[in-house]
Amino acid sequence: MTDPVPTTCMRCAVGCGLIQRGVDIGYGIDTVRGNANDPVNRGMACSRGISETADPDGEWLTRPMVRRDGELTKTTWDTALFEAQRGLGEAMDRNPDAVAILGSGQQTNEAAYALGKLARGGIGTRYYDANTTLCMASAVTAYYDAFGSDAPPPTYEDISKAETHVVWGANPAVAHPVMCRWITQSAEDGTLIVVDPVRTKTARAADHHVAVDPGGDLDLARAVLARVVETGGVDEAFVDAATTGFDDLELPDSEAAADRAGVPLSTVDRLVETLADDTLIYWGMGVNQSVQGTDTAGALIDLCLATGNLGPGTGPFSLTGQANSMGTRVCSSKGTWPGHHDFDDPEEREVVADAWGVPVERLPDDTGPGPVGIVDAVREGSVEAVYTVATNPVAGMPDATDVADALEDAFLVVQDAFRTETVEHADVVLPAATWGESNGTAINMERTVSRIRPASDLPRGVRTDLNIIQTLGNVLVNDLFDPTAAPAAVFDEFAALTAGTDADCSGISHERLDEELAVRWPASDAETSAGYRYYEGEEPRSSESREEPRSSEGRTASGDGGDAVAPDDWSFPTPSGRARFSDGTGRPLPEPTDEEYPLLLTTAREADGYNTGVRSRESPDDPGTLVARVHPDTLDDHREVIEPNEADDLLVRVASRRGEVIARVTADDAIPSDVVWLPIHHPATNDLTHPATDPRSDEPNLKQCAVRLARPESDTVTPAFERERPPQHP
Ligand SMILES: Nc1nc2c(c(=O)[nH]1)N[C@H]1C(S)=C(S)[C@@H](COP(=O)(O)OP(=O)(O)OC[C@H]3O[C@@H](n4cnc5c(=O)[nH]c(N)nc54)[C@H](O)[C@@H]3O)O[C@H]1N2
Ligand SMILES: Nc1nc2c(c(=O)[nH]1)N[C@H]1C(S)=C(S)[C@@H](COP(=O)(O)OP(=O)(O)OC[C@H]3O[C@@H](n4cnc5c(=O)[nH]c(N)nc54)[C@H](O)[C@@H]3O)O[C@H]1N2
Ligand code: SF4
Ligand SMILES: [Mo]
Repeated sequence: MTDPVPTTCMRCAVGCGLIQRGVDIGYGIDTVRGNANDPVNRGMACSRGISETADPDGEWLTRPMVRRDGELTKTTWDTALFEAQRGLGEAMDRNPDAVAILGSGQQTNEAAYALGKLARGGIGTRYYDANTTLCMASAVTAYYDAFGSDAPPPTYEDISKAETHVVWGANPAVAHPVMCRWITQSAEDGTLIVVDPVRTKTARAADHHVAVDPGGDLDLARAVLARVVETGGVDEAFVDAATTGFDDLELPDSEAAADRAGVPLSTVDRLVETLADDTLIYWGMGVNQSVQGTDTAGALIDLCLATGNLGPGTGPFSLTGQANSMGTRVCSSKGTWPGHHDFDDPEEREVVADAWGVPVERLPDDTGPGPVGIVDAVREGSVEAVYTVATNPVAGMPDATDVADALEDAFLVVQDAFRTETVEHADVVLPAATWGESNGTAINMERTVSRIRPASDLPRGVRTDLNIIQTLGNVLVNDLFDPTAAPAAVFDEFAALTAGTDADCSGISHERLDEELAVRWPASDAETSAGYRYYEGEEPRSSESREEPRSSEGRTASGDGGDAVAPDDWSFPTPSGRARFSDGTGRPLPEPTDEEYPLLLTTAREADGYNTGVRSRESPDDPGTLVARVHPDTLDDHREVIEPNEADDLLVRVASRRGEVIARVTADDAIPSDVVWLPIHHPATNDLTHPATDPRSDEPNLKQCAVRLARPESDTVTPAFERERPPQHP
């Protein structure tokens, strides 16, 4: 084994510090364990984080490939890069917007920053986005709406201080296991409430499971806020001093809204009661992946604002998914310029163009239509060439058959570490290094930057993402990159652009991270590592100084013992300096059930699968059996279409208006009746899902669509010619 190398887990955005050792001979990681010295996790780690880092399944890409006579054929780097340059360059020369680039929350900051520089500054395309828009975009939009900034106020330190933990549309026991342990430990002396239609592992660990109807979240959040107001639970001093928009709120009748959400008013009142204590509201994909994702995330932030839950041990905490989604938000020039600079700000555009050495006119005027809109442009033909890095859109995007068809007709360059469904449609395949082989940084969900370090050499045919992006970038655009720039220098270039912003990383460097392991932004100089609460007074009261649970009065300046938050000391980067209540009114599910498609499909994660499952299956040819979970009553109701196979597995066909899949069906009373639950880790799942998006965030409504069950052997129930393409924004 090689010497121990400290690094960061790239399985989820908790961002645990790990110690890895490379194998003695050849390539690969031998052992991985939690790093006891890392301030983020103090040695804790989860089994998936360890096992998938050390020993992923999946078919590694080890050589570049190009398509010859319809077949992907191994070739040299020179040939692959030449072909990539030819296809992307020809489209770019015709029109920068004829090239689309799709990035990922699974790249290092250095690679993500370089990809953004190539897309926005080198090529100058609007059609650049990342899989983080399938994931975090609604939370990001809601944070900007409320705080004028995408800096989440809470950090992990708040978890042990909170009294109430409300987990809304998320299943951290499966998706963020180490963080979930912190939450359940803290909740031993407090309360854990889980809002989820499904009785998940997290819900089973909760004091109270609120089984909201799928898509009922905005109604429920508004019902809770209406009851907070009715019962005098508003922290008026905080609302008066630090917020705007409260008086303009149009709140529904609480009973009617609770009824629409499928939740009894007594449960709403229980949520209202617990909000009087120090409360953290965490939320995940059950909220974000919806046509009303931004509105619902905004309504959850409103609950915190109205009840003054913004100091220590409290606040709205969006559970970021991929390990470097937060980094993508800060550095990738996707929705903002590096450091959250406003995309439209003329001065900032000058600064960025100048730093990149490109004409400012080349920067696109707007951030583009999101991944679903990009695929629309590919299908319509205005986008001719597509470059994907660390993402698998042919399996991860909604209405995936349509995505595959669209990409099939484009010139497609795929840069991945594994053979994926998207690779199968590529014209050029660029094999990239993955985590144990890469050098750079990542940012976790509480804004902490840490190092990714290689513990293994690279196989000969494989290059790092940064190296590939720099090389391809320079053949497309003369001198865009310094080809000798190491990751540390690329980090410095990115960090300099963030100086003075709310995401200031200018005091962070690889060198500093080598010493300190983890540094949280904003960090404007080499000494600071900041918390960020939009609070400019003395550090707000901490729970240690409090004996009694806080009343809403306790959150005001005149609260208990003089250590309370002084409302006047709050300062938000909004024009008024105040946090803003939201005004989203929501919209119905894009595809409600009906007679023809009477069941609702929902999709989510399992403990031992990761996203589209690329690293947790043998090969794209063998994604394993898709297992659908349905309530026992739903199973009984559909006995006539369920057929056992030779192994006595119960097989059924799940069909939507866009596609159909064969699944093994199991009865599970954790699933509400008339709902079909499918894991996202099988590439077939997204053949069924609906491409409607949230008009504010462009995030797709991946969590609900209408399906029906049919006999596995029956004729195709949704023939291709019948496939309807629904409007994107219903
Ligand atoms: N094991 C594992 N861990 C992962 C990942 C993985 O693939 N596998 N992926 C990582 C990534 S990229 C992400 S984004 C995170 C995601 O982490 P989570 O957000 O926890 O992910 P999901 O399981 O997709 O969805 C969370 C919950 O939303 C619920 N839900 C569905 N519809 C609704 C609804 O209408 N309302 C409400 N309130 N809830 C609803 C589902 O039942 C599910 O329990 O996980 C990260 N960690
Ligand atoms: N129905 C439904 N669909 C969903 C979701 C859902 O809940 N329901 N969730 C959505 C969410 S939250 C997300 S984040 C997306 C994810 O969607 P995708 O990005 O499409 O899926 P992943 O499987 O995470 O693909 C990541 C790819 O990056 C590759 N990779 C890993 N490391 C590296 C590296 O260092 N370099 C390079 N070049 N490649 C690398 C992996 O091999 C893998 O192929 O899926 C979305 N799709
Ligand atoms: S909780 Fe997330 S970051 Fe930590 S070890 Fe598990 S997968 Fe990795
Ligand atoms: Mo995600």
